[in-house]
Amino acid sequence: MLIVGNPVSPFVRKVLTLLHLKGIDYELDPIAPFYGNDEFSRLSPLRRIPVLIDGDLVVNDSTVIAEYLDEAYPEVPTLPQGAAARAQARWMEEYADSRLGDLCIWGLFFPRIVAPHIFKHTPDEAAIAKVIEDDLPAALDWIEAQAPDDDFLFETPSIADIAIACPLRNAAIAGWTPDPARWPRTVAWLERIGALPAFARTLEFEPAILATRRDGQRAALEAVGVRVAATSFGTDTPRASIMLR
Ligand SMILES: N[C@@H](CCC(=O)N[C@@H](CS)C(=O)NCC(=O)O)C(=O)O
Repeated sequence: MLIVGNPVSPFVRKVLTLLHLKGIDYELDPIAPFYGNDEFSRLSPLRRIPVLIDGDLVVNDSTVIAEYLDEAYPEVPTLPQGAAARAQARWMEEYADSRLGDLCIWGLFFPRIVAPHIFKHTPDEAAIAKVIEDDLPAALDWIEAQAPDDDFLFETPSIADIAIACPLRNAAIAGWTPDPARWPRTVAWLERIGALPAFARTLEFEPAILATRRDGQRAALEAVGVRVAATSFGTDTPRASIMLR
């Protein structure tokens, strides 16, 4: 099984954590979406990561991939049992991907980390300040009301817990972490998720991307035990992001 996508993406991190939880082996082509070649456009018509390739099967979108993994590899389930619990888990995942994704990725991580490095684009500090002062606190207030008292949202770690933690990890990389005085339950919950070996393993991949020049990243990932795909869907020249158009 091949996963196409840079492990610093929250959506890739979600899929890799699920693979680790389920004990499924994979190869990784760690490209940033902006560096995808023409074949990448064919596989991922929205030019987004992650993409899962399993034999002849190509699956886009982390949520669809997560459901595929749960159906194809049910031994370690990552959705809870029962229609009501599954609906709740899917809604938490959707909230994490869309609202937290908008704020943490497009509001913070992209302008602070990605755009200056890849596109030499200067961040709009006023827009970032609004995310930090207004939008993220409102979202975190809602998350705080959902956070479980102990352990996880359901009987075992699920897609919902993982999905919430992933974009907040990108916010942390971009310099914002939730204040434990205002959101104590959320912070404790995030710590429990972060301590899961399946999630912690993905953090080991970050220096290979964030502290390594692009031409050394594949080797740096191999050095921490990632099976890096022999061929890549990447090129050397980035295509402009939709966020800068
Ligand atoms: N709903 C998608 C979102 C994937 C996504 O937006 N990935 C980002 C990387 S964090 C991407 O590829 N962005 C490229 C772009 O939008 O141009 C999923 O869950 O996989």
